[in-house]
Amino acid sequence: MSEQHNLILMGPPGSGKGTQAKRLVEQFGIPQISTGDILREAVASGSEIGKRAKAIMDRGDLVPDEVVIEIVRQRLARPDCKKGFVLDGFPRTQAQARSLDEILREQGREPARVVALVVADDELRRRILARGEGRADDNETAIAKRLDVYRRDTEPVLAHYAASVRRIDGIGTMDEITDRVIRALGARA
Ligand code: B4P
Repeated sequence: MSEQHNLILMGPPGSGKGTQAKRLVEQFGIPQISTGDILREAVASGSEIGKRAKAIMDRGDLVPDEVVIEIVRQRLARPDCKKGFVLDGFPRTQAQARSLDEILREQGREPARVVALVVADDELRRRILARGEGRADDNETAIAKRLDVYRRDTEPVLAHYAASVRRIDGIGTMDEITDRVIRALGARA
């Protein structure tokens, strides 16, 4: 099998996952899979999943594992993921990480390579409040909740990938960080 780019970008809310994922799309010619974007589209379309997810997302909590895992399972089965993918915002819990391992195994894929962006909380708050996209979860209360949920549920996922995760400094210009991410991935474009 030719080499796959099965990539995961981790990091707290506001760390630049979405920004860097878009750049990896250009670098490697693989699709970005952002569970946050997919869920926001579901909310906007008024689908059943969207109706379930809206209040949870607005307060900064995590959407139930089974909902998000099913979204990712179906998305990874699409033909454009054959050469790889960049997951941004998933996995966010240990159950999601275990399911992803299983999905990759079932689909006969190589294990994912993981990069974690490291950014301090005060900078995260500043970036999210500055982004001005009018997202319902970009207010002080929801941001505090999202950071708590990240520490409690998502940071432990880094231990799941302890053998392979590459932590990189997420402070700097967007170009500097892209260079660091690509170097951490071994620049196998
Ligand atoms: P997400 O959409 O993933 O939201 P996020 O964690 O806040 O990341 P985001 O992509 O917005 O931030 P980024 O770092 O790219 O999730 C939203 C909600 O969906 C969750 O709270 C949850 O409810 C639900 N959800 C999603 N996935 C889930 C899952 N797997 N399980 C359960 N629930 C799930 O960008 C931040 C800002 O920083 C941007 O404005 C950018 O312009 C700026 N920025 C980027 N790089 C910068 C740099 N170098 N310097 C300065 N600013 C920079």
